[in-house]
Amino acid sequence: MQRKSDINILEKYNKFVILISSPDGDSIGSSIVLKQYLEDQGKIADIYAGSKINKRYSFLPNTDQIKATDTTKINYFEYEIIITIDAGNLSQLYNMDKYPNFRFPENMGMLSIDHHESNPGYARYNIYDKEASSTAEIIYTQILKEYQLTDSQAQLLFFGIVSDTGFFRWATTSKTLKVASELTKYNVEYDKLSSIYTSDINQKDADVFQELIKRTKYHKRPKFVYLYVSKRIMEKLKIREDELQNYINIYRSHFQISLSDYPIYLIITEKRDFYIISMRGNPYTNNVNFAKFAGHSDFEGGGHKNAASYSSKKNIKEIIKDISLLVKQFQETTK
Ligand SMILES: [Mn+2]
Repeated sequence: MQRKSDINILEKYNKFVILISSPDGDSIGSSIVLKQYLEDQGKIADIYAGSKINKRYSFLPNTDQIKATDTTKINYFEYEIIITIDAGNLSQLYNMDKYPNFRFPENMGMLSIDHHESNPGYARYNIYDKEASSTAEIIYTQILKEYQLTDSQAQLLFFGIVSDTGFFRWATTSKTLKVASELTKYNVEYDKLSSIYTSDINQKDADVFQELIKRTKYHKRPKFVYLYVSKRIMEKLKIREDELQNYINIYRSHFQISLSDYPIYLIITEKRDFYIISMRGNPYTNNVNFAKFAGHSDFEGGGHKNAASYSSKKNIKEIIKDISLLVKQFQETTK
């Protein structure tokens, strides 16, 4: 999907409202640097996130520039255009469970700056590169070519890249490494960021983490591991909706994808009246292309061969059954 780059939109307008997907290293870093870049040209740029920034990101500079709010309640008409950062889908920008009928003002333009392969092109304008490791990489290579970065901006972009690549473990291209290398010419404190990135569990997390490990199911034929997080389990473990993604990331990166005798790793979460199935494959041992699941069963969504996300309205038993069938159906004998 080739899209033209609407970089001129940043020149054309003066009042921007920036919306970010659930705050992670990439969306935080990218949005703050973009805001500062626009403000340096005398423009107005306010950043809003639909949920609070997890305190593990509080070491990053200027995170107070992101306001956590109910994004359906923003007075959009104070601005000329909406910029979405790192959002593969509009549903990542507001609470869809609570406001299923919410729509962004239709007569207002929207510019999406993003790298998600599954981005359907929901925005009128796009700065998009699905080969990019992160939105931070896109901001650096496409928007900030002539811009003199400060050390803290370099730090924010660098952390955006390393968070989305698991410190260069995946989605890393030669361009990614080149950008990272250029950023390290500033004072980015590589060792500090690396240790912050890897030591991301506190004691409360560890308690939840153990519970999630206990609830892990091992499916034998075909082989896949899955964790099902129902609303009831969340209540029992006292996990709030806005904390869930963080726990899932911890569980997945420190445990699930490390299970070397299984090639496929699933996390299924219960939403209002549907389920989200998040899938990861081990690049060396998984021979199933998850992108091909789109349009099968009642699955909606998409992604890459080894990373995809689908929603389903079936019940959990049926979902597991359908996944078993699809895993068998889409076995590829050659890579
Ligand atoms: Mn990203």
